[in-house]
Order: sequence, then structure tokens, then C-alpha cells
Amino acid sequence: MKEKQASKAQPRNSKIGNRQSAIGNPPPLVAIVMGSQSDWDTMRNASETLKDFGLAHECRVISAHRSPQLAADFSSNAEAKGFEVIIAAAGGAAHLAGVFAANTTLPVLGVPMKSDALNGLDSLLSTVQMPAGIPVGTFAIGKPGATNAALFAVAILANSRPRLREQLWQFRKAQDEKIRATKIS
Ligand code: RP5
Repeated sequence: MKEKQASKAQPRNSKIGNRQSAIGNPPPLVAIVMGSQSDWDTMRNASETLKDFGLAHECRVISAHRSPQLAADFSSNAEAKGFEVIIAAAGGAAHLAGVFAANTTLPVLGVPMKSDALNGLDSLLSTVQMPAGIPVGTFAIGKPGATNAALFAVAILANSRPRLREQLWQFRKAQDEKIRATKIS
């Protein structure tokens, strides 16, 4: 049984983008923001994971560097808009998660993107090495991080949503069963 009705998930301000919560649908609880359209191929995994749990969410391209005012406005207004968790992905000198965390007390989950120059080590360090006072929960580089950030968002939301918690246990159970059933020939 799904907790919320998921809606289509694509970055809003991309060529293929749209707002995720249409009239009549539940308001999005999770915002997935990413520094560039080029991050979407990775971050679609976060969106797909949230969809699997039936969680409404909004995906946006927002850059801390190229659109600083948009980053400030969106992060400052996120709580008032009803978001409960932010997933922020960026690559290179990856400041997006830190900038978001500076403007909201909502949990911000940072996903470092794999970069051409340093394979994502630059993204990882600039996301994870927050000075004390403004936390960013940082995940693995690339697809595993995108998926786990979404699962962590589910875990946060599940604290006050028993049905979602049950879904998360079912997800774990399915993983466990898959491993147990695996035969090496
Ligand atoms: C960051 O710069 C983005 O998050 C992306 O990972 C990286 C490269 O962006 P593009 O040059 O591909 O737009 O801001």
C-alpha cells in the first residue's frame, strides 16, 4: 500500500521538466535539487526510489553558483512550502547542499556527483566537509548515493508515518530474500 501518490518526476526547469505535484495530488514532501541538468541521469535514481514508495516529490535544477538567488529563495521557503526533507546533489566544487542547509533547518541530504576531473572525490569532500554548526548528511558518490539518500528520506518520513515504516521493512525483507535466493552456479 502506498503512503502517498507519486507523480511524474523530472527536473522542473529542464527541457523535459514539470512541477511534480499537480492539483489534486498530495503536496511533495521531498525536494530533489541538483546543480545541473547533467546530474539528472544520476538523480533519477533518487526520484525512482521515492516513486517506489509512493512519495510525492519535486525535482528541480538549482545551482548554488549559477543561480544563487534561486538557491537562496528555494531553500529559505522550503519548510513553508511543506517539504520535510531536501536531497541536494552537486558535482565539482559542490556547495549546493551546504547552501541549502544554511537556509533551512530541514534535514539536507547531500549526494556528490561523479565528476570528470576527479571522479567525484572533489564533490564528496566539498559536500561532506561542512564546518561544525550546519550539518549536511552526505551519501556515496553517484547512483548508490542517490538511491540511499532517497531511502534515508523515506526513513526520516517513516518516523511519523507507520504505513511508510512498514513499506520500508517490506523493502528490506525483499532485499534479504533476494540475497538468500541467489545461487552461484
Ligand atoms: C555542478 O557542476 C553540477 O552539479 C554538475 O554536477 C557540475 C557540472 O555541471 P555542468 O557543467 O554539466 O552543467 O554545479
